[in-house]
Amino acid sequence: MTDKTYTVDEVREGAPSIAPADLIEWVTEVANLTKPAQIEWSDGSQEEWDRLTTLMVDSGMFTRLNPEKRPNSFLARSLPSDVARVESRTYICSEKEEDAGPTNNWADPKEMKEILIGENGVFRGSMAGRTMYVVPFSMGPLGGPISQLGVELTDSPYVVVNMRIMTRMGAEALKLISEGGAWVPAVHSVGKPLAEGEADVAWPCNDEKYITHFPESNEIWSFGSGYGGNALLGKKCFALRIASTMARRDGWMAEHMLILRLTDEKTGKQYHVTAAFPSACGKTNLAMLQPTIEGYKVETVGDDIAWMRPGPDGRLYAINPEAGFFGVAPGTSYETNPMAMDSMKENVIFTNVALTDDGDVWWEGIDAEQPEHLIDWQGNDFTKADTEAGKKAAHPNSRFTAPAAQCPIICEDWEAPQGVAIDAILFGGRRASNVPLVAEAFDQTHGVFVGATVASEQTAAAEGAVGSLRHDPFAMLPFCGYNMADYWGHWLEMGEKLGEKFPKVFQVNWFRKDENGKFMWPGYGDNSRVLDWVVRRCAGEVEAIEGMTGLYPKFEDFNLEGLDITAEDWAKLYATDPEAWGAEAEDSAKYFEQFGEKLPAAISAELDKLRARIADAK
Ligand code: SAT
Ligand code: MN
Repeated sequence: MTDKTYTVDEVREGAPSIAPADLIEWVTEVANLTKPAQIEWSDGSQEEWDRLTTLMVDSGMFTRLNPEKRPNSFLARSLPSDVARVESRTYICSEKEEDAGPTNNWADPKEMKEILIGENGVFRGSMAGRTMYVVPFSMGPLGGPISQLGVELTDSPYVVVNMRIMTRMGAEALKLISEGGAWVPAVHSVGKPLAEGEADVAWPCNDEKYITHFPESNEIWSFGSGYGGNALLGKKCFALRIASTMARRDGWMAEHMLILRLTDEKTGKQYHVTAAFPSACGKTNLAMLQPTIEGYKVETVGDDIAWMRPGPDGRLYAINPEAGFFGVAPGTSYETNPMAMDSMKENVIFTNVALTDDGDVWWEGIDAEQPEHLIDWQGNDFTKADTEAGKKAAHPNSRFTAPAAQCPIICEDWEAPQGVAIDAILFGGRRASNVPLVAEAFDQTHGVFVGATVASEQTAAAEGAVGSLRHDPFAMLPFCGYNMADYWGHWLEMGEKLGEKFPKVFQVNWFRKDENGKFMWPGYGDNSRVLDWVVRRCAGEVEAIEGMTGLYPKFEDFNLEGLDITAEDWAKLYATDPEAWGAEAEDSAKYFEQFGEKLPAAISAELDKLRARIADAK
């Protein structure tokens, strides 16, 4: 390891002239901790993209895809041990343990700082032999009233080019910082220092991983992983975990939600809907939905995160803090999501998908006939015999990183700094049983209860057994930066504050299966039928039936035209078995127990109301 010590003057000399003193000092400090061979300030330019992508092609980290098929696009393959978020290594380091709450891994901030940057801290010398990139970025449109600034220091060029797609990154963000904008410091290291002359590996990372957040000082320190939300610190670490704590302090909301615009083409009226689903449950598909029913147009504002703030008119306004999509590749096709497919024609980074012999990409569910020969996500030959043996050519959590602006149905004003006024909020998950297709919450408080009781079958987006049912309140379980019960309290407070102007809340489930294990609802574009009912409820155009778990559509009001769904099928989609729901309610009660006295009284009261409705139905 080099013993080089950086001086503030030296760092300043290599920095853009507008870089403010506090930023220079912090960069110097982190450089003296992590000992990079050099420091490079990211400007977000095309020249920088070209240089870094070429550098990664040369180092073996990137494969350049066939420029005729996929211009300016690249494939990266990670190590098998670094393919998803690592929730067991993700920490909230608040002063008090109860402020992190029972659903987060808590660590004492002083103890964690010792592990990270103490005498034997993992960050000590962790960037040796590498370049430390200084990446200023804005989450949300540059200078917007809901937007926030950050600076990520990273030793991964993969992170830099992904951040260029996912955030407003570089010179413009630095300018706002130089003008005095507050910024969140975020340090990332793959944790694989290089000795003098040592050759790099294609995907550097460390077996030991720490994804840590310090909500009281707004800091992020991430060590050991180069993948997705572990490494692109603007995304889950900042835009959800840190931002959720900022939002609570300042009266706004940072949510794991897509944002879409639905236009009623007859009247021209626009509705805006946000929807929270756990990772890999189809948020990107819903955000880019192609309606199968006449009279509606869907446009995309965002596919993963929404920041919402009350506007001057007392309504809730949302922005997409991101500038790109980090979408799940497998299952994405011209059939399931043509708009996502069209978003990734060029300027895309693919991670852990399969490579075709003609230099393009392939994954399970892409529709295109499986080629005779592929290179799988681990770089091995892959044939149909492998598929028959149950292997996958693309990792189930393989991803595409694509600029949002390339989406053909991105809203013309998706970057409007003030955001769009939200009419409805949907909560959903993967539920094979019990949960009906769509139910409106009785009122705001019940809506918070519905969000708090979301459970979903586990997907490949995080480590763990795929398919098992887990509670994922508000789809925020891995992303809430503070005590989940306080978070529900914050939602209740926002509801009270906005009153009648708070968006209507709905629970949805596209994944219900019949007794033969077959999906009962076609999903995808046909989810426009659910949106149709949702906005007609918002407009006060249709009545609803009081059901056990919420307000249900009347069969005759729901647009099923062209679908082979009978009244009998519909009844099955809406079957709410009091026994099963009794078990569900008691399971929620048990889940709530862990929050002790922090559980808002209004949530317990809602649980009692549900129990009473179940008893009535028995
Ligand atoms: O890896 S990410 O956290 O960015 C993607 C996801 O799980 O939603
Ligand atoms: Mn997500």
